[in-house]
Amino acid sequence: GLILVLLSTALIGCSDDSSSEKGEKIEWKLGHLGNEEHIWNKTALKFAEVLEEKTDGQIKVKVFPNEQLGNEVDNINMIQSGTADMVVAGESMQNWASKSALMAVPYAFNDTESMRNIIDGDLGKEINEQIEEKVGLKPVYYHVRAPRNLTSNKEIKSPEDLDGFKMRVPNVPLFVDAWEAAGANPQVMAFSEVFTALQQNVIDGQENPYDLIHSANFNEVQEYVNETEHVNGWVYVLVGKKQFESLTPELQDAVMEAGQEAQEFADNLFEEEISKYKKELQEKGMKINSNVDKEAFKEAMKPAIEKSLNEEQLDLYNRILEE
Ligand code: 2Q2
Repeated sequence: GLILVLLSTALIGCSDDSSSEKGEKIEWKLGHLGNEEHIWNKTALKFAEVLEEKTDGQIKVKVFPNEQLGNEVDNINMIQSGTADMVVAGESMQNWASKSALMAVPYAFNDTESMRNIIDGDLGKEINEQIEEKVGLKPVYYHVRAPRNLTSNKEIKSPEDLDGFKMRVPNVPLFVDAWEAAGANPQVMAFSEVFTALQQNVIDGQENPYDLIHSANFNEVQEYVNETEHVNGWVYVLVGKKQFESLTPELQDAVMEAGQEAQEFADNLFEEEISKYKKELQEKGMKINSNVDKEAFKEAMKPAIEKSLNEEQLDLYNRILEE
């Protein structure tokens, strides 16, 4: 029985006249939560341009900023069901692939360089493989991210200032646990809903890197950026596995090569973009509070992190700390 099934699957595979075989045009939809000028958007457009060139116009990528394809988790569901094709995603994928929690563990990486070593090394490969297997998405390139900072309307220097502080976190169980342990009241919310929630005082704060604080104009509804720098992380730009595997080997190579070029483009832009956004936020009246007791936040979050991580995650976490 099994052999027959395998055989017929193989036959169907052979007779598969997928569009790429016939040189038909393919159009992919890529969604993310940044705005038009955000580095993820600029880089995605670069990727699209290079890929179109490399494939003589056979593959076009249409980029949808501002969660126009729905929030990250919806976007991933859409790719799985075939109504979207690409997404910028990171630690939210822990809802499928637990190892991707390591893409954003509070106070795990001290600097961007050591994080890059992890991403490009064995650990990164392991995370990558589990994402392919469990989420059904293939990483094409990545963005290292600036550290996440807590924004608020009162200065926050230590966990003691968090009593009763209602804040938004992305759909990331580890973040909920870590902020609860630090004394705040975190709640999960899609990124595109945060501005209004802050404006209407449904929440008192949120946490994100400078680029996304800028992208979503949080300066209009938040007074302070408290430099908690609690997470150094990265995101992948991914394509659906099914979408990728329906391509000829030549087209698959073109996708990965375009990803490589996009990656270099992003890396070159990164430092400059982040400092530009920080400066612009200051010019628009945001106060930067760099007087934050990071050690206290780290101490407060650590037990919760260890408790929240499952065995598989804890193993990776300890290996990261050892590197
Ligand atoms: O706050 C957000 O929504 C983003 O900065 C998230 O960290 C990011 O998109 C992750 O959800 C990545 O999976």
